[in-house]
Amino acid sequence: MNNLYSYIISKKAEGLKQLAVLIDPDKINHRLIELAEKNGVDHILIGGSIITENNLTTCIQEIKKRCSIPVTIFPGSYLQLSNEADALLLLSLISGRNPELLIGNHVMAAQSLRKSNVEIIPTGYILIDGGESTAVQYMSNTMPIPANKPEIAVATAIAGELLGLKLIYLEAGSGALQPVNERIIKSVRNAIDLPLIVGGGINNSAKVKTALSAGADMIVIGNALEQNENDIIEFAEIVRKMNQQQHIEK
Ligand code: 1GP
Repeated sequence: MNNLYSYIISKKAEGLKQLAVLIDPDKINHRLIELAEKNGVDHILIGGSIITENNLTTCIQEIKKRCSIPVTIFPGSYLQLSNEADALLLLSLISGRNPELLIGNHVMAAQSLRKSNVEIIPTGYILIDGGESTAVQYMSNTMPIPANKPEIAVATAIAGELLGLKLIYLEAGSGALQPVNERIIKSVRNAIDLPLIVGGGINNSAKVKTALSAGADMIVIGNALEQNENDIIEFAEIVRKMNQQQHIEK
């Protein structure tokens, strides 16, 4: 089964951008889910560095009652698994040197993942300094790549591609002061063929446009929509317009 990955690849092949909304299962917002559906959001990601309630399955069921958008687990740890999800990003934190997040958690989760019917998408997860320490840096006990060192981000992404990972996710951290900058996104985009996801600190239209124009195939937005779910209308409109433009140019 690789329905979701095929979708990601086929949109990328057509030069079309994708929008993902990240939902923290502790802060589920029904109106946001309904707005996401209405405005053509491609993916719902669910997960977080820390989840206080053990309610992942219930949350996914709640989301699925309200929309038909595929739900992908974006796990903060190997404990975040549910058969209700459509897919799971099997994150390997390749910018870090913490063996638990490179392979340890994966070994712990392997048997459950194999038995589940959830589509598993191996993802190279790359932390980029977003201007202040974020939950993901603290929880992962790893250093992010400095924001002014695109060459390190590029080499890391190439290594991920060579290792056979299927997606590269450039992450500034949830609520980052500065999202991943244009220079890093462009450099990584030019260096790899894999679909490129960018997230962390994208909280206004200008940042949405910058990340997509620089070469992100998919952007992930969490915090900004937790604060104001109506922003999804404007963000989705930007993606729609860029995709329409792409159709015209073809
Ligand atoms: C975090 O990339 C995601 O893992 C989204 O970040 O919450 O800052 O949008 P924000």
